[in-house]
Amino acid sequence: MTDLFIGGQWTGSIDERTREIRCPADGSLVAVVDEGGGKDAAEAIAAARQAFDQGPWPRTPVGARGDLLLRVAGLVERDKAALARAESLDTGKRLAESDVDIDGVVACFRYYGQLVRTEADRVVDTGSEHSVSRVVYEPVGVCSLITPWNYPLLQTAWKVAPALAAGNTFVLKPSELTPSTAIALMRLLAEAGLPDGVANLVLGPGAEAGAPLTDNPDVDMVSFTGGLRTGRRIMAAAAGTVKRTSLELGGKNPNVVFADADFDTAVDYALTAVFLHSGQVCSAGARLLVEDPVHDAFVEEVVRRARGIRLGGPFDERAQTGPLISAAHRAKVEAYVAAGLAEGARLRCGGTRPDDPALADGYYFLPTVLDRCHSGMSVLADESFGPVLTVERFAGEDEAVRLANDTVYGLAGAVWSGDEGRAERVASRLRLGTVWINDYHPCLPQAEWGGFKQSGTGRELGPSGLAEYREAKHIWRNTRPRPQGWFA
Ligand code: TXE
Repeated sequence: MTDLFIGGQWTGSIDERTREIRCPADGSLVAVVDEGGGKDAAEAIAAARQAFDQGPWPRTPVGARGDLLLRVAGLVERDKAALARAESLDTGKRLAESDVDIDGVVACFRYYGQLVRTEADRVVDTGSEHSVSRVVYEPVGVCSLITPWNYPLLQTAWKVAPALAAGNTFVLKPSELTPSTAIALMRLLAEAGLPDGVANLVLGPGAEAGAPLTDNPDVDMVSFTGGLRTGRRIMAAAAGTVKRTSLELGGKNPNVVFADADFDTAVDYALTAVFLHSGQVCSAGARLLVEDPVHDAFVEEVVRRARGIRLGGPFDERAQTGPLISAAHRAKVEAYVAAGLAEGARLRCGGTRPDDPALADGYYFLPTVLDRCHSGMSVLADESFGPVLTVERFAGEDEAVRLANDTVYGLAGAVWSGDEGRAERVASRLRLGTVWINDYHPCLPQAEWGGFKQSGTGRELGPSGLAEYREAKHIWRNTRPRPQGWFA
């Protein structure tokens, strides 16, 4: 078995362990892959370190780095069908959603391939004719890129493309549950001509293969997308050697509906906001806040339509959403709902597994709506990361803003209103990295993505997404050096 990619070589894990990858939709075997651990991670870091310190990539001109990224974009596009299928088998998500994800991967490589060639050194006015000064941008070094299972290749692209554009080398560790497209990406990077050792892949669980990537002194930066608890652990591990950290840790995202919003459209989007990919989306609109005058009718309609959502596997064309990623994750969602009910929330629909025998082998959970939710409840504090919508009632702008911001998270959210002034006012008061007005979910490689508050540090995508992977260096040159005489 040769699923780890280290120093340009495909290799097995040192301890010869393997893991079965099973499709969450029906438990069928997708692949058996190597499972790495600390020793493999150490080898991968050493390879990335050597490629950074001695290899050509960090010193390759930005034009050539950009060209390589554009070639990768073309190769991903060529292999789109196979990549989308692999993504759906690992995650259980609908093929149509994986298609959109792979388009996003192509767009990301293309964006950074083009952006990096437009980036130039910055000349600084020194105020003196005897000196010249400029700021140049250099790669940070060896980056550990740790990704989750909900958008495996897309989240990988958001890290790999800017890391490479900036001239870094890296070790990628995808989620142990969804490694297939990361393996495929390594092949495409090699095919595109990336020098050996620049891109390295380690597979395995977080505690064994991931943790060593976060405290090793040879690693300069950790970019992580995943849960808040793991993010805190990674930040602490990185503190020992003061690594740069870039963290995206999910959200508890408010979807705020005012009474003057277009009712049908807002209902339609409230459903996609939370039930897309069964809620396993960091920006899922899991908290619905509805203004008093329309609250009851709005929730009634959301519930009616949530009851009609069809569940199914990735290749079932009638399915509208799929399973949860694992039995353990479904158990977590079930416990979350039980806690909400114990705290006084009212179950309006769902709350259980489907009784359709055709779905019995997958980790399905019915779209669930809990209303009568209020501050202090665990369901408003914790991410369920499942198909669970909580509903809160508000009166007026001030209360909407107060409730929406009443969370440790700050990733994304939406405002629905027919009054543009109100929508803009509320958007400006929300402590969120992304605010949609009369929309939900669009995301572009050109626009920054990331969180306020405990949703993370730093930004992915956009020019800031590239800046994360670069060090700024100020070079000052005295063009007429003479003794200063200060201590004469
Ligand atoms: O995530 P983890 P899990 C949230 C969501 C979910 C919860 C837990 O609420 O229910 O997190 O999910 C690696 N050092 N999100 O347990 O642990 C791990 O192997 C280094 C939000 O699946 O954060 C995987 O590659 N790495 C989210 C990655 O971290 C470690 C997406 C993510 O796993 C590690 C997913 C360690 N000590 C879950 N421990 C989002 N922001 O979109 C684990 N890992």
